[in-house]
Amino acid sequence: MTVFEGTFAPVSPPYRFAIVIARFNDLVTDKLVSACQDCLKRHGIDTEPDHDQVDYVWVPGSFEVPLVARKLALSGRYDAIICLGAVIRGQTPHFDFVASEAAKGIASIALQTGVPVIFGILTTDTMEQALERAGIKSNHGWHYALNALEMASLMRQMPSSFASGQIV
Ligand code: INI
Repeated sequence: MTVFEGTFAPVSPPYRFAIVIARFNDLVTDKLVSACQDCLKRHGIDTEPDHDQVDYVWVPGSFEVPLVARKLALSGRYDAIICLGAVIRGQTPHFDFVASEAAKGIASIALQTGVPVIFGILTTDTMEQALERAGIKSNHGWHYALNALEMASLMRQMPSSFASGQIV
């Protein structure tokens, strides 16, 4: 029985990541990106936008995240894609539609393309709860980056004789 497990050590060739970020509630999403970058840097990743190891794509809201994540995944350039957003309930049913489409879209892109796509969309009842998860108490952005590193490592360890992950 073989055990496959992701590690956090630097690899060669180095990982390439894309981060898709929703502008909606950017008070929160800006903080998620900063924590993501902090985690990646501390694991030896060059997060400077022009240095080709991490690309950043801003979209209007979480609803638009899956379309862009799909395009990035299909490019074959990235070891993992990190999707960041903040969907805050407020008083309307809009929340449920946006949150569920973002979640469904992100899950299906990973399954269709075989590229790890990290679900970094906070879903909370209030702005206060979102901010608590984006730096006031802890910052989930850091953990989303860690999840991307672990999945990138895991996917490189799986033998190429395994199925590619493409659904035909
Ligand atoms: N987008 C978010 O990322 N978070 C939200 O809380 C949100 N709310 O509540 O409306 C939101 N809406 C915008 C949506 O993502 C799309 O950008 C918009 O519907 C255009 O397609």
